[in-house]
Amino acid sequence: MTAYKLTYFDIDGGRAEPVRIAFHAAGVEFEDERISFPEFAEMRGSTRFNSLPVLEIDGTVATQTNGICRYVGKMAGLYPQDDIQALYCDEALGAIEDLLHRLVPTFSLEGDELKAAREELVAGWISTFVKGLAEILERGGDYFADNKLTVADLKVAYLIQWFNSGQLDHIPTDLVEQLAPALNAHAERTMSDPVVTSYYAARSQ
Ligand SMILES: N[C@@H](CCC(=O)N[C@@H](CS)C(=O)NCC(=O)O)C(=O)O
Repeated sequence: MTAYKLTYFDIDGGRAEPVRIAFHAAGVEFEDERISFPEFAEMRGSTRFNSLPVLEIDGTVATQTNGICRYVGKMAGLYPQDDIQALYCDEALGAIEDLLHRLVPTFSLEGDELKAAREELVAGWISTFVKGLAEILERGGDYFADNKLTVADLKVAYLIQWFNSGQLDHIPTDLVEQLAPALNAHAERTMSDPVVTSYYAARSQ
């Protein structure tokens, strides 16, 4: 049996959560290595590209979240077989990464600098990406691709929940509702999907 080990931060969210859910949906066992931020600071230099998540397959390391999402998504039936639907799924996965790369640099800011940077993002890139994601969703219907739940739905839903949560200073919690309420309805649909609820039910046991 293939041994899978996924290393990521000890949070129920972020880049690795769709991968954990997909492993569970596939019924494939994996070691869910969760590390603290101080632990990561110590090991950062030894990770390829200085970042997480890392997936080890029989001890061989692979990185890059979207590739990992596709790989495990295929095992779980959460990645489209049709090439065009796969393109639509990848479009949403890639858009989230682009947005994260614009948002993450603000994490090191504080005070007025943080406020200014976040407000600029809200008026600019975040609004652009929220509206763009809503367009992709409108094309797909209830889901981003394949007329059913895929890893794209999981990845987008976690981002939308994060924006709505109030955890990100200066990002209004009603931003998504104002710009694209369909994304909130989609996030609720995704989070109440049995693929997601059964994962958390199993995790709480
Ligand atoms: N392109 C990489 C980006 C990974 C990434 O930036 N991960 C974040 C955590 S979600 C990280 O490890 N950041 C630590 C750092 O940059 O020091 C991927 O898609 O996996």
